[in-house]
Amino acid sequence: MRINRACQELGVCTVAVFSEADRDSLHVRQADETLCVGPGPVSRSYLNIPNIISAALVTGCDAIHPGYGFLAENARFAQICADHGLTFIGPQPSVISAMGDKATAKRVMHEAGVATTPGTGILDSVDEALAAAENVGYPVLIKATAGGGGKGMREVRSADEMERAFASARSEAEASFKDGRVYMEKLILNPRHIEVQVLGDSFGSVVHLGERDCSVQKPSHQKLIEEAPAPRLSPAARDALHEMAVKACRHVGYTNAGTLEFLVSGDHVYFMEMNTRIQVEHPVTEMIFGIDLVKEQIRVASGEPLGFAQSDIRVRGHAIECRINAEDAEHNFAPQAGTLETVVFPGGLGIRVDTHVYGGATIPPYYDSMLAKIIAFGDTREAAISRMERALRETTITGVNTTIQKCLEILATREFREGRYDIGFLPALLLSTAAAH
Ligand code: MV4
Repeated sequence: MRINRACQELGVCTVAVFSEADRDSLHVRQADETLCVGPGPVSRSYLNIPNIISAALVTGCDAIHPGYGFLAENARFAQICADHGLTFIGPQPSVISAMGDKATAKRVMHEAGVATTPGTGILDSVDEALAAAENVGYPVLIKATAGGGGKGMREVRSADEMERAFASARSEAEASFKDGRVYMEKLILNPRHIEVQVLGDSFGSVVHLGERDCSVQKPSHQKLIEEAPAPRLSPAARDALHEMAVKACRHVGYTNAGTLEFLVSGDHVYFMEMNTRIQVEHPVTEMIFGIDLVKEQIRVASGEPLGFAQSDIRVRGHAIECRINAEDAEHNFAPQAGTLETVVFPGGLGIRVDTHVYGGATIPPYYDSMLAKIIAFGDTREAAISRMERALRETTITGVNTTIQKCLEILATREFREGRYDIGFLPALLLSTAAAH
């Protein structure tokens, strides 16, 4: 969908791949050519590398855009594309694999002069962890180097919790990633999750496209509402984030689109992870910069220079994104498969809807539960919030439960309206509303 649109505007033909469960999706209808790559389960279709590569080769593709998930951060896939003469629309395989290993990413960022959380490299034993924690200072976090997203992560408040936490972080990491290696960080209390969008070309130019606040996350670490710029960020912290993001990209010779995730606590900023793909929430950045990030990805992947320098671009206004998922927000956001009945999306000035569904569409059980993203733009944050509330009320989706009401509930809170929220905000809100029932 998103990629078809960018390609159509660039005059580039598209081939959409789809699974047997996805043949009626909008991304398939919009493409110039389409090809089935296997049955519904992702391991047999969207993650099946030979099938994806074969589809590209038989249709004569020049390049593959990997999207947001699936193979987008798979260095082996990026290398296999190159080996078959296909341009992978993303950074170099070596950078994908360096950033995919969180302990390596942290070391590389530290070398680049980026502020990182106090902590360690890979820990080989509980004794090593206990000694390190004395230096770092409790509370600490044990994190899986193959992780991200919170898997294999354990809080440790004192030495007597270490043995258990270390063992369970390790075994969860081993089970999830077949890589049980873990490292340690000081636990940052009540941080905000703020990330910086970057773009690099193959001529060494790097620009940042400001930051997004992605602190409104479910207990499962999935984002629900994002906004740009981040509210209540001091000019000093904002400048530091932008500067570090560009410095980091120059250091690794980054090409294509990427995001550096930071934890922000007061005026302190700490690098957390780098995502080497275009992210779901990129539209809020596009809205405030007026730049099509997917078009820029395709341009730089085809060997063109970035069409602008840092001094050519600036922020205008404010944008908010609400994720409309087929989920039961009152029951731990349980995914809802089924058939959509009525589907009415909002419109009007300053509203953008990116979706793959329509009335009558079936939602298969195999994939992410996101149905649509609604993005509201306004001259001010207040205007964007009002516009989002209007757009959410204008939206009707029946047949499955959705996150629409929960988004409205969040937008109505004092914390959100004042821009005073951190990563604990949504989990706390969910507990307080559950207790009220
Ligand atoms: C942290 C942290 C506090 N201190 N690291 C969560 C998933 C993974 N991406 C890293 N995560 C965190 N790392 C230190 N040193 C808190 C979290 C965290 C979090 C981060 C961003 C957004 C939501 C979060 C929810 C819980 C924990």
